[in-house]
Amino acid sequence: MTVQRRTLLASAAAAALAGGLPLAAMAQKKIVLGFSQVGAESEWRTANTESIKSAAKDAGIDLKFSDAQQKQENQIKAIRSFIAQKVDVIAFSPVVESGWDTVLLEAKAAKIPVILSDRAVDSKDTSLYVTFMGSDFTEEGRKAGRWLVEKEKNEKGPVNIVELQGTVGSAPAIDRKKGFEEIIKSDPKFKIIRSQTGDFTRAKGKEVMEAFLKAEGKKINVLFAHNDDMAIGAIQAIEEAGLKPAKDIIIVSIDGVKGAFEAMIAGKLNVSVECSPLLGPQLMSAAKDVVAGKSVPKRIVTTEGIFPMEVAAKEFPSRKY
Ligand code: GZL
Repeated sequence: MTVQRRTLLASAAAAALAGGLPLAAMAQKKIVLGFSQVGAESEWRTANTESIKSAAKDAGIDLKFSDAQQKQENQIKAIRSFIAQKVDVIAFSPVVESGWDTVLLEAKAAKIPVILSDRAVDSKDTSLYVTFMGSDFTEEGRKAGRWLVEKEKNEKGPVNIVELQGTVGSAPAIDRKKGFEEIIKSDPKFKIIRSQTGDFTRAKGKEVMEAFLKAEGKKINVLFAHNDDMAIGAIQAIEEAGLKPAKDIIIVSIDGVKGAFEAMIAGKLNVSVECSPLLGPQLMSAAKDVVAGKSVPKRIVTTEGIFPMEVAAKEFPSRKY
């Protein structure tokens, strides 16, 4: 808890007692949480924002929300503004892994605890944040790789893969690539023949897939997309090239958003590895614990599954994002 908050509570308590207000009422002063969101680049991000806003409302937390439009400088500006406003807790989803130590040291100097939500930072000084809650992206990449190895087990090869990477320098892009390659390197028939960022968006995913198809054409056997939005954009490019997505080109993706389920039900996407955006309730609970001075685990991992097209229609009605 910040010094300001303690002083404020002490003077409010004194005023409350003088005015006869029960102390408990004063202790209920609303927690103020400053949240800097990456942007609104994907279905996943929209669902994540919705989860955070609704969970803050349910938790009675005063949420100051800022959308950085996928720019690190906007996130740094927002964090500085939260410090100036003397919020009780700061949380953010870092658009890229690096370049956060300076502003996180400023938050530490102001005695404002920081929670990492969704994505990690590469700071060596782990005292700069209280906890990191989010998926294990490397495992998501491994799950995608294991599904493909199983799918292609009777193929003698080569199995030529094109890869749509997420935002350059972001934890999910770095770790999903690492996990996927760790698995496919077990068999030299798998070759990543092209790899480029689509920045997690449908538009860029389509644009880059068009370039892959122009360069490699029918040599492409598999598309590995770091998120469903880029896969959905690529599906449009594949169809416009006169090819059948999920048949002429196997498509492996990550997130498990509604658009992916719709594509799988339409027979245009082979599998989506789940990456849950529904971090809001966990974030609010951690914020309350931090303000109350309770200990919070340094790492909170979200547990997730994998959805091949064969189960999409059955699972779709119960999907929450
Ligand atoms: C993953 C999240 C990624 C999603 C993308 O936790 O950071 O960012 O996979 C989103 O859809 O844009």
